[in-house]
Amino acid sequence: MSTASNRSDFVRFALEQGVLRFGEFRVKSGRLSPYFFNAGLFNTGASVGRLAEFYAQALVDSGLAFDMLFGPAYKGIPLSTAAAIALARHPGMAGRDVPFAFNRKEAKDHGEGGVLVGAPLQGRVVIIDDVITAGTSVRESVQLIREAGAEPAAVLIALDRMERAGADDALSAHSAVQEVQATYGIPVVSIASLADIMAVLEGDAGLAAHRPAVQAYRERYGV
Ligand code: OMP
Repeated sequence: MSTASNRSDFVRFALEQGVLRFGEFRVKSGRLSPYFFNAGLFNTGASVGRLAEFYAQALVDSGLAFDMLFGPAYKGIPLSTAAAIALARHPGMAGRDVPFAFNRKEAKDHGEGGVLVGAPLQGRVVIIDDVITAGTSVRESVQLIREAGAEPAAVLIALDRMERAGADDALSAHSAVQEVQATYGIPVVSIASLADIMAVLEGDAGLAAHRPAVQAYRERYGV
């Protein structure tokens, strides 16, 4: 688990970068969400570098043992690359140089061929992604890692929306993150969660206007 200050600093950073916004957003599940986290807007060298430091910190703080990173295409490609750079520089890694790999969406039939790029998939692999909503990309990554004879060790994400899975009239008792943990038997480590967004909203008078909608959404869909 990421430390409390790492988590609230990350929420503030995402707000500053316009990555975390309040309003009305139709999300993948069809729900109308009062907030949206668009990791694609970490789109400068400095901001993606800072994001990577947050990922590295959350992973080091988790205390999990791992051998390499895997970033599912497309968004996982820059995320795994940048996080590997930040990990190599992190004092907690004591100079360990962590390998990383990612996949192509379409297999190449010439040159080196295949769908995997980067270090060979082996050992305990951490899957890195931005947000888990339905867990679709996690399923594909777990499959690729297992097929290569490696072991999925954890999923590292930026934001846990802490939302129950399922349709409105048949909500699951568990969140998509909890379902991923139960289905694959691997922990999900997040830099921050909806609870951390709420804590920042509660501590900031300038953001007070957004509290009721986020609170109501959490009561309806939250775990
Ligand atoms: P899964 O791979 O099915 O878990 O879906 C993750 C997707 O949720 C992301 O790739 C986005 O398209 C989307 N998303 C966000 O990126 N941020 C949010 O705050 C909410 C969503 C969403 O649609 O639920």
